[in-house]
Amino acid sequence: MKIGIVCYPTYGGSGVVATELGKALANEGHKVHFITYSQPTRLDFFSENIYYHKVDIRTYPLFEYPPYELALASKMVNIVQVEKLDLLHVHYAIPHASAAYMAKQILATKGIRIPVVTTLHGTDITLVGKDESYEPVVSFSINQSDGVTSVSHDLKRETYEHFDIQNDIEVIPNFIDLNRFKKQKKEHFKKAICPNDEKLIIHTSNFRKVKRVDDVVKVFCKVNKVVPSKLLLVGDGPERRRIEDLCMEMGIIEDVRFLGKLEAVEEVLSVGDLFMMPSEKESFGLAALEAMACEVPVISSNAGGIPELNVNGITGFTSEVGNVEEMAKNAIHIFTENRLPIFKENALKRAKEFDVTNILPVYEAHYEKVLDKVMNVV
Ligand code: GMT
Repeated sequence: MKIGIVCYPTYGGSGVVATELGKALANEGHKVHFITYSQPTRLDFFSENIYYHKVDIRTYPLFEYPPYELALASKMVNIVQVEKLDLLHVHYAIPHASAAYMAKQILATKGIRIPVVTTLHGTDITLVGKDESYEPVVSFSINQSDGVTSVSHDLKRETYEHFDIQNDIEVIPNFIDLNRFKKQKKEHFKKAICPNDEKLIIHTSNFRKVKRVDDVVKVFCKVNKVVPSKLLLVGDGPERRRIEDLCMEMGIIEDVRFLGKLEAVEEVLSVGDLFMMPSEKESFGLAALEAMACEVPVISSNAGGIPELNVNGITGFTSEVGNVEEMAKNAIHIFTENRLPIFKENALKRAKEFDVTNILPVYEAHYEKVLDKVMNVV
């Protein structure tokens, strides 16, 4: 199949999922065409089945806001025609689904049918999408997609709750490449961070408010009083500076290390003992899955789709958003009476259920279903 993938190429989870899906499809022999405004971060190698088409955004003094959606739609029209694509798969509703709708209408005037699959990732529904400035367009473009998928049942539920959707939404959970995300031997690294064999707690995110990094610090502070431990904060974003100040104020800066953005996050996760995801909202929690694949149990909130991944009492614990007291208690519970090994084992076992080899065929079947539906309409 020749598939066009549209996504945000930056560090966000939706771009990562889209890129990893494209890579996996290419490995299966599909021709995958990425259509984005810059090279996706995880697309830094050569594959004979992967193509990258850059969306050029021409600006003009009159444009206070360059019309990206139009440039994207025009590029999709061009690539579908030139490369004879069979299907467009857009990740993140805004503005990708509406740009795809426009491209589809333009192509129809040229006698070309192109099915469009939209994957909802989270903030396109739970934060930005339902705002009145976008809601009508988001509803319309979801309803006009030929196939709609969502990364968790909770996100599907929220989409039906907040938008007037007539289309079916198929839940296809996010996935992980266990060949890349696996526990590696990095003892020297652990020794450097935890010289006295302290427990290592890790948080990775884009440091936006929704991630509640304050809660990570508050929980760590409580755990650290009982269990000798260190905290690694990986990633960067608007909250980082404030979090540094908070660590100073709480007197724990000596035990906290900020690593900034890391490409090979699996190397750091390999030496982790516990992962923290106290997010306010999280449609799936890909970062937690990455940790679990590296045998790291998770202390998280029970927001959104997280409980569909992190099984309470088995692979870690889930608590109400903001309940730092309980999160700390649960972390200490895992660290005592030699419970950690079983939680680690359970985390890996659960992560294996989300192996890309299990999820890829579900996407392929979805594409086949959509193609069949669109091509058989007379
Ligand atoms: O949450 C982020 O920081 C990035 C965001 C995105 O839009 O790229 O991630 C969303 O999509 C991921 C991949 O499907 C999910 O794993 C995240 O849970 C989801 N984030 C939220 O819902 C807040």
